[in-house]
Amino acid sequence: TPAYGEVDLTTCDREPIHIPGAIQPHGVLLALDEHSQAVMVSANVDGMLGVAAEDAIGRTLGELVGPDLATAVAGGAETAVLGKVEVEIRQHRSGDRLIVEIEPVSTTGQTRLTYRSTRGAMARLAQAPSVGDLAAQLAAEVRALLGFDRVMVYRFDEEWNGEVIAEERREDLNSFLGLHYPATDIPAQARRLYTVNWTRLIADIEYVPVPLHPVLDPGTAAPLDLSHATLRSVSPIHIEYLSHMGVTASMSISLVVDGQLWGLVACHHYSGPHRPSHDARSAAEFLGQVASQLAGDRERADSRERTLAAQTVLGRMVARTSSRPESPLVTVMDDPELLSLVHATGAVLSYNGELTVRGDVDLDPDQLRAISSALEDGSNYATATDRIAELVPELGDVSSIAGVLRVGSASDRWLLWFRPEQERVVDWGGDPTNKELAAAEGPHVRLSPRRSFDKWRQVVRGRSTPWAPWKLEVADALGKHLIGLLLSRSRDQIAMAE
Ligand code: BLA
Repeated sequence: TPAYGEVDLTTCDREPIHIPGAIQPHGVLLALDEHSQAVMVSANVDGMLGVAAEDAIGRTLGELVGPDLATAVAGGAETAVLGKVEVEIRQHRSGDRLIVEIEPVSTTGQTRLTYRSTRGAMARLAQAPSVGDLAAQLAAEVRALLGFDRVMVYRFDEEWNGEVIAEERREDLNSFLGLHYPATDIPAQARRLYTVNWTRLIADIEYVPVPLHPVLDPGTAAPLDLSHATLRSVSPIHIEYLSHMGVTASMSISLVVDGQLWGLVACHHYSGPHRPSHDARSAAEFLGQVASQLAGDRERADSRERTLAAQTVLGRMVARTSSRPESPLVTVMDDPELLSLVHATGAVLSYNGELTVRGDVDLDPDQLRAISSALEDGSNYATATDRIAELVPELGDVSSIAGVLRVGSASDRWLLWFRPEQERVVDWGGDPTNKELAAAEGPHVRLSPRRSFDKWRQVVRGRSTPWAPWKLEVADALGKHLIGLLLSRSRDQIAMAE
């Protein structure tokens, strides 16, 4: 039996997908000790190597695959001939074991890859002017390489929900572009694994998992860690999910920016098994790495540009507040750029209990004080939320305001900026509450990840556009500048009085 037992919707993120105790059947796996003797093998070795799994244990690699292939493995070769079959070889370490995976060569997808064709693809990616164009180009390149019916670029948000931001597909398929999927579709341990291992293939959704023999490593009494094995058997829950979508084969490639999973290239096939050649898969992984690097660059450049623009506005405000003879608090509240500095629609200053209101703010003093104290975190840095009603429930249905940014030096000395609610329509790929319903029914029910993948519209309320980090930065700088000015002017006054 496979190492992991029953999984259901309530235990999604606890399924140990790196130790399934089984592989997919399109290759064989051997785990060797330091003497190159097999300690664990996949149960399908008799088909490919002509020796029963029980009899393979304890034999050397040379005895199992012949001296030529063993020499090829020792030399790090990627292809070799086994009997009359041309095979791909991959090897990597897992703990003390050397894992060798052998798979017949596939001729699916682009097989005549050259440095020149890959360089061309790289150049086209590099020319994409924005992250959106980059994603679209990546989907096109990967589809051309791998030949899947549909290739999507799926991007995570800060809560690990995702959106299909680019798509290349067979003409007759309906589009998934713009659809959102909840974070639970790709649970935390899968995201962790995908950050270190950048590709995975399910060549045939209907495969029967091939168990490892023995299931536990006799040296450690633990299951073999297959995190980096390309033949790793995948989560049965995920297989069920894909079959609900009508998918017959799937592959995904990680997009990692600054060490964090940024998104995935998700590939679907709908017309039977699909196993792209190893070269094509490697090239696709390489393009994923190139695109990850470029996406990081584009986003950093973007944020630099916006930070710079915000800093310019801040500079003007600092100059004006410093040069006027009035109190800087009066000047700042009358400043023409008070709201545009952080793209707000209203602002309120509290100074020793006195309130000054600018723009659209229809809140009473008690509500304002409740909001300010909810955002006070003692950090001496600007704080913000895009959904204030979640922090201050007593606000109830004040839909005119959803986003608040606060700077402050004390509980009655603060400046708040406001943003209105921005009603947003989210198109989910299927009803995201469906899973919660299924989970509530209890584990005895045969759970399906989702019963329908039809578009499911949700209107998100009570949220503003999010506050970018550079908005907090300039707001904080303005706040500290004002405090500094107030201090130095009061010192001047004391000096003058003396
Ligand atoms: C894995 N889920 C995945 C993967 C994707 C998705 C891309 C990576 C594996 C692969 O390449 O196929 C999700 N696939 C999507 C989404 C789209 C898509 C959002 O095509 C949109 C178009 N999944 C669930 C629930 C559970 C779950 C409820 O929906 C848990 C009970 C689990 N998903 C799950 C697990 C994996 C997974 C465990 C890891 C599979 C593995 O690598 O073994």
